[in-house]
Amino acid sequence: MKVVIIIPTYNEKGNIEKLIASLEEEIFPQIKNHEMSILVADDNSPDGTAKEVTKLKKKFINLHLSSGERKGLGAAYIRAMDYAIKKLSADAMFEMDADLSHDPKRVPVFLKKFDGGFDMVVGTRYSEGGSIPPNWPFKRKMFSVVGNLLVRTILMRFGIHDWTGGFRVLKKDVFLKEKPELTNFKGYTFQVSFLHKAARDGFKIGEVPINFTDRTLGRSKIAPREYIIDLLTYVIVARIKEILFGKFGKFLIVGGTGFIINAVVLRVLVEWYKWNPSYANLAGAALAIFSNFNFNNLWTFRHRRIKSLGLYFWKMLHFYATSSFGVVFIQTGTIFVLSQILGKQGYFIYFLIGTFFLLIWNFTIYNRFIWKEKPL
Ligand SMILES: Nc1nc2c(ncn2[C@@H]2O[C@H](COP(=O)(O)OP(=O)(O)O)[C@@H](O)[C@H]2O)c(=O)[nH]1
Ligand SMILES: [Mg+2]
Repeated sequence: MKVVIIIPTYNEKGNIEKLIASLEEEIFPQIKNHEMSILVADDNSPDGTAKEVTKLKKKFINLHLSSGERKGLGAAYIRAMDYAIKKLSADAMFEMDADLSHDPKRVPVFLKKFDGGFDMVVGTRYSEGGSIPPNWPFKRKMFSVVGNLLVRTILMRFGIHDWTGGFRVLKKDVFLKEKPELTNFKGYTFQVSFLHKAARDGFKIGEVPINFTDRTLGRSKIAPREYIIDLLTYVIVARIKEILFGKFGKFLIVGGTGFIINAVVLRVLVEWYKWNPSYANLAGAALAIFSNFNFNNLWTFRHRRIKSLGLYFWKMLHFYATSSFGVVFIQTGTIFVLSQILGKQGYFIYFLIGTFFLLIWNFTIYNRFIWKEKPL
C-alpha cells in the first residue's frame, strides 16, 4: 500500500525537521510492506516552516509539501488528503501532529493493526495503556477526560475511547466517502466529526494506545473556548439528527399518527356516542393499528418492505395479533383498571398513560417479529 503521513503545520519550524528526520531515518526503514511518504500541510506559516520543508525535500525524495491559506486544521487536512490521493496515489493516510506529541515509533504499531483488516485505526490516550502527560494541570486533564467521556456518552458510542486525538491512519475510501459532509468542520471539530461519520457508516475502526507527550517547542494553536462550543454543538446536533431521522424517529412519527387517530376516535365515541371508554379505545386502536402497519411498511422498515399480497395480509394479521395483546392488555387494560379505581371521567389521562406503556412494547415487537432481519 502507498501510505502518506500527513502532518499539518502552523508555525512548527522548530519541530518539523526533527519529526521528518525521525520518520525517514528511523521508522521508514523498519516498514517493509508499505511504500511510505510524508506530506506536510502548511498554511503559509509566518515562521517559515515551508522553507524548512523545501530544504529537507532535497534530502528526502518521498517528502512533499502542500501549501495553502490558513482556514483551520480540518480545512488543511481536507486539502492535504485530496492532494495525497490525487497527486501521490495514496491508498492510506496518517494524521499526525507536527509538535512531537505523537511518537513516531507508534507508526509501525498502527500499521500492524491496520493490516489486520481495519478501515481506520485511531490512537487512544484513554484505554489499554494509553496516557496523557502526567504533568498536565488538573484542569486540563479534566477537560480532556470529561470531554471524551461526554462525546462517547452523547453519541452513544462507547467502543471508541479517544475522539479528540489526531494520531490516526485511514483508508482513502473512508475519506472519499465522508468528504462531502466534512467540509463544514474546518477547525479541530474535524477530528470528532470525521470519526463519528466513519463509525456511523460501518467502517471498521480499531484503536492503538498512545502516550501523548507535551510539545516542548512552539505554541498550541487550539482555541479552547471556541473548540468546546463547536464540539458540543456538533455532538448534540449530530445525535438529535440520528434520533429524529433514524428508525426510532420514524417509529415515533408513525406512532404519533396512530396516536392521533386512536385519540380522536376515542373522544368522539365517548363524548358524542357515550361509549364505554374501554370499548371506544378498542375501536380507535383497531384503526390506528391499520394506519401504523401501512405507514411502517412503506416508510420505517422500507428496506424490509413486504412485497407479495399474500404475505401482506398474513403479516397484517400477525401485526393485529401481536398489537392486540398490547392494545387489549396494556393500553385498554390501563384504561379499564384505572376507570374502575378512579372513575371514568379521567379516561383520557388513563389513555395517555396506557399509550406510553404501549409505545415501549410495540417498538420491541416490531423489531423482533414483524420486520425482523431474517424471514420468519
Ligand atoms: N495547517 C494547519 N495546521 C494546524 C492548524 N492548527 C493547528 N495545526 C497543526 O495541528 C497540529 C496540532 O495542533 P496543536 O496546536 O499542537 O494542538 P494541541 O496539540 O491540541 O494543542 C500541529 O501540528 C499544528 O501545527 C491550522 O490552522 N493549519
Ligand atoms: Mg499539540
